[in-house]
Amino acid sequence: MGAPTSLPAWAALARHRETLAGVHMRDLFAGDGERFRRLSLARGDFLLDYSKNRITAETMRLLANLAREAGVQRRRDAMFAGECINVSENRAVLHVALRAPADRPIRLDGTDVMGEVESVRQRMRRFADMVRAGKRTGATGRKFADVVNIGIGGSDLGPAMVCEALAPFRAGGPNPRFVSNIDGAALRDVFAACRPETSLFIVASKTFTTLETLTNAHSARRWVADALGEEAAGKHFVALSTNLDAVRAFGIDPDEMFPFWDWVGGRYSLWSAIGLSIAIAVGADNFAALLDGARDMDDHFREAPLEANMPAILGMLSVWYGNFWDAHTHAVLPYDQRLARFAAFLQQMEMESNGKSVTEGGAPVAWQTGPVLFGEPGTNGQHAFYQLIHQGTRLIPADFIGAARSQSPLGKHHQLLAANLFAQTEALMRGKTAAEVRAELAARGMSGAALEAAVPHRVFSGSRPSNTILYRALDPFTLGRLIALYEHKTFVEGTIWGIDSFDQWGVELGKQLAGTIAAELDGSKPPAAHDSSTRGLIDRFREWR
Ligand code: G6Q
Repeated sequence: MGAPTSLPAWAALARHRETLAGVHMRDLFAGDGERFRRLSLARGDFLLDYSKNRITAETMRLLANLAREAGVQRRRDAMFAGECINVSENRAVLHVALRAPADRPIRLDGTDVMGEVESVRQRMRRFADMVRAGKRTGATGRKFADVVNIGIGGSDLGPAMVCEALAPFRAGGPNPRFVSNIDGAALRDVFAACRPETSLFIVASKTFTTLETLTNAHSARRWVADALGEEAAGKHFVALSTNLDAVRAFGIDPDEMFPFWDWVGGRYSLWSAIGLSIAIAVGADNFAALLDGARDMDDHFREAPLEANMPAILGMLSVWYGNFWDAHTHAVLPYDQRLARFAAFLQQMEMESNGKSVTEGGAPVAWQTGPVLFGEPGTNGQHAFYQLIHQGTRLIPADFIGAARSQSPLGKHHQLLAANLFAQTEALMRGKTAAEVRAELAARGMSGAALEAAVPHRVFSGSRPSNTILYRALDPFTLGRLIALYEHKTFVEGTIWGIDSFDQWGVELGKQLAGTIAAELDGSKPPAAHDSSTRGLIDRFREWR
């Protein structure tokens, strides 16, 4: 594909944007009582309301044209068909196969991958059932009380986020714990809270070469071996990987390795063996329901026309704000304590996938690509950074996410939580005019110069965009839908921008660089040539040790 900026729809959108420059969202709502009905869409008990955006029906028509001209449908079908769409790594992108039905063949180079996928799913199910039932135990025969996933990036964020999100479904299972950071403090906390004889360590690494994960895994193994003996340690470790040789070299029996494949990207891997900690924590049936929810969103993404396709709409709106309104950031605001890690998970999804500055073909891009994504659960964020979203100089499109029913009901808490969600999106959209502020202040008895001085600080421009995703309850199926929605949104954006959303060369750089300096820090290699800042920091670090 050529530059998206040279597509006819891009030029049409640029012209259309000018016509919306002075239009306030309040007026769009006032002028169309059916706006919510027209600009929202539901799939069962999962609703996307995108009416509180700086859009009209014409905007959506033009954005769908852009997506079509950029080849979103063609590339989507290529992904589902197992074509090599991750061009810079020369790989197919088939995380969708991990949640596909076993009897629907998905071919990669002519071979159906579903047999292998299903066989790993069955092994995961058996293993999870046995751990939960206390039939697969550690060396002393005691039931595992803690299951510690050691992994980082894509081998951590998804399972960690899901295990927290599905905490209400964990009854009867061991505690899931996650160690990712190479900072020894992370593992020390686990040692302090757990006992070697009742701990199962899952070493999750696609490559099984990642410094952080292997360092943590070796230290964990030492901890178990020191307490129970070298022989016993083997009963406390399993691996999730694509690299059988490295797993064997680490000392984990190949029979205790759950494989996956190079066509599963790290940040898209929670559906694979990487989800073992989830299956153990919430049970295999709930893990299966998570996959079913994702598959339901896959079906929607494949089948619905772009104009009525949730991932396509979210992706197109992101392009709209990033490329036509100069927005640089995007907020994700779940009104759900269980989704406390959702923004962190999406940060990787969005920023690792679409933080690119060359096209698939390697040419520099001359248009904005992935936004900076951030977020915190509501209502906490309201008391922190929402100020900037409401009254700052930057345009920050936001996604609000919430459930009609709480999984942890307590008095009126959930109603109050939801009231805040709806109030925030309304306030962002409506804003508060100077006249409204004046009337409010006057009603409180203010007048004259004091009143006038107070007005500018209390005015809200409004017309600030948000999407709302509302569902009945955060159960495994719904969470599956939600995650897949954002996976495909990321795909739609990346396709329009003409970039490879499935590589991560920026991550690889860090993996290379630290090795050299580590050898300098422990004195095993002579000082290398560095800039004066890096040199100064290394010297000071050594001096202060
Ligand atoms: C994800 C990235 C990256 C990766 C980690 C861990 O898409 O590739 O976050 O998941 O670097 O890699 P391993 O699983 O190979 O240890």
